[in-house]
Amino acid sequence: MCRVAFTVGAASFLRGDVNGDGEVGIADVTMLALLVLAQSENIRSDVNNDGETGIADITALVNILISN
Ligand SMILES: [Ca+2]
Ligand SMILES: [Ca+2]
Repeated sequence: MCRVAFTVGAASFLRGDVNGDGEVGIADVTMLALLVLAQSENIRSDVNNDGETGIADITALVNILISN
């Protein structure tokens, strides 16, 4: 039998909340853009959950904003 647990750290956080203020907004897009430009990342910046932080995460974040 195979049992796979998906746990990312101890805390669960809002998808797209890059700056960790508890809500998803334009400030998160700004922060994510800065992270991508700096080729940096944080624990929340992988919005599309593909294991890396990049342009695709900005797209994913904007899509979240549009759909809300
Ligand atoms: Ca936020
Ligand atoms: Ca990503």
